Amino acid sequence: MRRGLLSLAKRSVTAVAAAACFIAAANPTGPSPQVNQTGFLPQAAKWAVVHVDKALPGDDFAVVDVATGATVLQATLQPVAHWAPAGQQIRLADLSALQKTGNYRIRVAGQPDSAPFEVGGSVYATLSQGVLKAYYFSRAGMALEQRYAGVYAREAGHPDTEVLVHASAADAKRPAGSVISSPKGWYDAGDYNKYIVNSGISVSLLLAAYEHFPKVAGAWQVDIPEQGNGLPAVLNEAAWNIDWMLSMQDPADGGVYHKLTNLRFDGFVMPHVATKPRYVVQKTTAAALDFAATMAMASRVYARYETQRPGYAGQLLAAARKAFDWAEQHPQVLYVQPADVVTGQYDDQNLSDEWAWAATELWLSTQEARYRSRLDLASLPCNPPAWQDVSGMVWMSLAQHLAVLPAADAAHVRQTLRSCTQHFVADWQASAYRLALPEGAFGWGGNSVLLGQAMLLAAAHRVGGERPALDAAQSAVDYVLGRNPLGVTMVTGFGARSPRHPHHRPSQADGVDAPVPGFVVGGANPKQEDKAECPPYRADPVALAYVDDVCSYASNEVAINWNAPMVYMLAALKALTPSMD
Ligand SMILES: [Ca+2]
Ligand SMILES: [Ca+2]
Repeated sequence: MRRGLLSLAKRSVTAVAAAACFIAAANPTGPSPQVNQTGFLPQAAKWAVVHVDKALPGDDFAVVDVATGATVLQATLQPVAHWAPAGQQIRLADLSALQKTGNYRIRVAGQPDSAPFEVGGSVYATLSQGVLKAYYFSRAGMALEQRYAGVYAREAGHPDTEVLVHASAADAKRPAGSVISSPKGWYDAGDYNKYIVNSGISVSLLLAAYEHFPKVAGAWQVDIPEQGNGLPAVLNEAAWNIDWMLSMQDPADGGVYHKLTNLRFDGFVMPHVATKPRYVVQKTTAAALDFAATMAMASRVYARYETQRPGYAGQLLAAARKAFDWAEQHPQVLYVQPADVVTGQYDDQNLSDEWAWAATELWLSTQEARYRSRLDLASLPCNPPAWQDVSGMVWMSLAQHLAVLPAADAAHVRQTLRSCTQHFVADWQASAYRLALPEGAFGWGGNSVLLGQAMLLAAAHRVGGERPALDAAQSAVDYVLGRNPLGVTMVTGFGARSPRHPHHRPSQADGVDAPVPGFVVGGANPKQEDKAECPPYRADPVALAYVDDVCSYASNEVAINWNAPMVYMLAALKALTPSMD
């Protein structure tokens, strides 16, 4: 996320971790067979991958019950194929016929048994709550108590009640050096700063998980301090960050500061030890629009809880309108990193998608023509949602609200989601690995790109009903959860093998052996922007360009915008996969 902007502090830890991780770096290929190590809903498509660089003694695979050792499924592997991203000969195992609840391993003669996985109707419940709990572990300005955080309890960091207005954000009412209060929110990633652009898409995806799949996401139980207040856990967690975002809006003019940050990155220390001065930096159009979209969506969602949070939905909608008005008066204020600030930029030169997203959410929440008139659906692309390209957020939201759209708009949404995902479905069907690879799948945060693709496929499935779109989405999730050539569940603390040394300050500094759980890491990235900071690790084949080392912000960092699509997809799979009950 912060290309080329490594702090000196980051460098200091690298040497310590280097020796221990060199062996893993030299030979990162995971054991075969590889499978989603969490598992599958009973009626999901289920695939596993078997490496066959050495010829197998047979052509069959079996699925065996972990407890009894009984074989519950035996079938023939698919023909040998080459999967170029890993440079491997593979054979697929289709175990979709296995629908009986249980815990299983895949057995192939001549290879060790696979990691265990579960089949069951609640298979994603624990993981869903875990990836949501990661946001609690990321809270700024709050001590994490032992009763909620267990061994990851820590003191409060970054109260942000006395934040300085940076010169880039100064005006007559708030000159440089003015002090404002901007508490709460989530730490963005491996670092301790807070960025509106990335917060917007992250918290919006949590809200979308609830708005689109309320029965699933609304039922998630997470041990957090607000539990029992009448709101679902996902909305309590989202509100912690929404409240921070609200404080980033200048009440005088409605503009929104781009970020709240130190001038330089903190060292690899616990949050409460990091006490450098914090600043709000430059109001931008991107921040105003992402803020407006998020608050407009939030106003719809929290309106259901007017009794528990009286006035909140109205406050959110008023904030959204005011930010949109500011953007209309300042339509092209791009972020320019001040000379004395070196933290993440989240700078974006193309705001057409941000305009569309803000207009869409305000229109859906108000039905006012002034917002619809700012929305040109015909020219809007349909890309996997990302912080710098939120076009996909528009199509996902419109897909949710088809019933209130004019007929022509509804038809356009259906057609666009179909056409923008059909190449993913075709690639998935043709792939030796049963995996469509969107642009950027092997780049910074590639796991989130795959999950973003899955979200569009889920939206296409919702409006079109075609089963292959859902199965292709499942495959993308499977990849992140262990059906990958590294054989690693790319979520800390989940699965038989998962990252131990993420680029995440509390995980490195807390004195606890295991990393803080529930964080999706970036994934294989042959660009290796961290090359100077890391021990050598392979860049080729691209799907193996990963190292489980704290140095590796290019392949092993965590980020709130990488967890969010996993939260969304776990709700989507549970809600959309057919079920007997
Ligand atoms: Ca953009
Ligand atoms: Ca640790």
